[in-house]
Amino acid sequence: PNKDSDGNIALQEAQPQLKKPPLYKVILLNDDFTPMDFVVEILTDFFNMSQEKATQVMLQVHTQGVGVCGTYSKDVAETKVHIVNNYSREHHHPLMCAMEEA
Ligand code: TYC
Repeated sequence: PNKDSDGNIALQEAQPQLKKPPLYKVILLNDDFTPMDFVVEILTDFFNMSQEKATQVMLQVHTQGVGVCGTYSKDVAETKVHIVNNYSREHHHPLMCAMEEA
């Protein structure tokens, strides 16, 4: 058995695998100007939702102020946020996409 400098038996081996990396929720924020159809298009095109699911999530954001588009690794979440925000700006809509730790 492993013993430390005081001769105590080590109770635990070093963890071979470190903690799982955190996941991030990609979220949409409501605003008063972005057309509902545009938000639905974002959700179908960039988050692979059906028309029905996208409409449901869009209405959730519209009525509750925020909604979840999906949960991803940090890299994927960051990329999706940038793609959505750039696409919205290109179309002159103020739609805001963000991420938070799940
Ligand atoms: N509130 C917007 C409207 O009435 C629709 C909307 C929904 C905007 C979701 C942003 O993330 C959003 N046209």
